[in-house]
Amino acid sequence: MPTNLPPEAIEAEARYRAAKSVAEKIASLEEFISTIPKHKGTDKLRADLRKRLSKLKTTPQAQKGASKRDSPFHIDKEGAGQVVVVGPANVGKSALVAALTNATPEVADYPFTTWTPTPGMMPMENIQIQLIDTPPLNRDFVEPDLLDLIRRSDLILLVVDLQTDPVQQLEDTVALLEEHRIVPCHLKDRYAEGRSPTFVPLLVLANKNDDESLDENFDIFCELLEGDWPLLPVSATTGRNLERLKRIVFERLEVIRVYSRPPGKDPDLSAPFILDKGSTVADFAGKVHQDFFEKLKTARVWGSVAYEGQMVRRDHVLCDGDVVELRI
Ligand SMILES: Nc1nc2c(ncn2[C@@H]2O[C@H](COP(=O)(O)OP(=O)(O)O)[C@@H](O)[C@H]2O)c(=O)[nH]1
Ligand SMILES: [Mg+2]
Repeated sequence: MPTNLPPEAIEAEARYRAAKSVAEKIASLEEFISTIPKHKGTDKLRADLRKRLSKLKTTPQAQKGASKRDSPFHIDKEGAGQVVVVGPANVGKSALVAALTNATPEVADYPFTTWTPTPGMMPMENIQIQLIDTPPLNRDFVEPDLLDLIRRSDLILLVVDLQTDPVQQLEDTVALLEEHRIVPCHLKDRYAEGRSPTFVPLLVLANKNDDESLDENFDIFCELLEGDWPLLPVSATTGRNLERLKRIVFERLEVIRVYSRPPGKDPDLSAPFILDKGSTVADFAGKVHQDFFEKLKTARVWGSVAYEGQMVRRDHVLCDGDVVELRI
């Protein structure tokens, strides 16, 4: 235990040691952790305490009182999709979320700076996509709530560090997820039907690909990997490929943007409705209003597949960018 802790941390620690119930222990330990100054000298202490806190939180006594909704890992979906940024420590997860969204997670060159998830919104053209920065995934302690968050997400961005053994990082992380029955969609064929795990779309980000001099690292990484992986080299520091990343994330979410056109008016092109790919005019009507869904007679569509203002039926399948006028 370092002796240079500030008085409030020493007091908080005393309260933690005196705590009797699990709830008291959790509250006082959280306070203790928050009073410890963040620097390299306290790194190990804070990591140890966080592990202890995570363990406390998973005890039956802690789970009984607290509802799932109170967990910092329970994050309501916002925008066009919920995307979790996961991977080992120090690969640049927080730096990427900071570069792509309005969130400001802490970025630092020592592990375990992030220990609760931080959501932020990433603008992509005229929509927003939710990105969530997460604590590192490692074998020492896997937070069950983190696994639930990953399982519920619409897309996993698995970040590896192109400059430090990315193959090992990728393999370890995917193995860990698979042990907890979370499997990248593109490996679906390996699983027999029946007792199937949760399949989640996954994209690997080879981060720290700062400039051309590192492209060779990326080529070697690709060669060493077994099988085909959806990969993108990026750099949180120099911004390399981040615009492409936004577009690819949007495409991997498999959603479309549809605009409503009130009869006789112009559509509001800044406020699309988000629908799953393959949605029909009837699905769109249901999103706009239940009344439309029930009373819809016909609709007119402007877009790339339908002609300008073409009359369509309820079961007409919509495309990204379509403008729809509903008629009841
Ligand atoms: N060269 C380089 N360093 C990066 C990049 N992204 C993050 N880093 C550095 O890597 C370290 C860890 O970053 P952080 O975002 O805290 O990693 P996390 O533990 O995965 O959240 C920090 O020192 C960052 O400045 C990048 O694209 N290029
Ligand atoms: Mg982090």
